[in-house]
Amino acid sequence: MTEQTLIIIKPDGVQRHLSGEIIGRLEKRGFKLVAAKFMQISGELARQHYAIHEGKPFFEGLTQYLSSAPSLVMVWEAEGIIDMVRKMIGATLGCDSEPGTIRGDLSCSMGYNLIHGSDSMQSAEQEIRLFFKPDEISSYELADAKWLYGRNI
Ligand code: DAT
Ligand code: MG
Repeated sequence: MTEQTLIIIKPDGVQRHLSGEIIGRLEKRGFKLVAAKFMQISGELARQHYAIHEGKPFFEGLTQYLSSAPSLVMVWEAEGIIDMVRKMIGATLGCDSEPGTIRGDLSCSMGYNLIHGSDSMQSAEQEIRLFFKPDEISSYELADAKWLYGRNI
């Protein structure tokens, strides 16, 4: 089933010049970019985005980190993309994540872990709505779709 997921290259990813590396991994997997916004996320928007973690000991630091400098906020689309991206991202803490994953290859911190990816269809829908109006999301066909999916084999 075609899904959309919210991906945020967080402030450490932008500051460490890793936006291109991360976008490159998503592009090479064949995913479709359908929306993008370069913005400094406000403290209030960061709290809404991470509302599920409110009350946890890391909540204040987490929302301060996300709002501390510009992020690149995007929507990517593909069949089954939500789980595929979660696997590409790796474990939550950079220091725990496996080599081969974005966090495992590029980060080593407890809290600064470069990237956010939605973890379910429901959270993807909520998160996308928080950052994008419907008319900011493009609908188009990728020219190489038949080579990506190879349905006839
Ligand atoms: P993920 O980003 O893998 O979806 P999450 O949604 O459970 O992880 O948590 C959101 C962010 O909060 C995560 O990217 C980093 C931070 N975080 C989570 N657990 C933490 C912990 N035990 N200590 C410090 N930061 C934590
Ligand atoms: Mg999460």
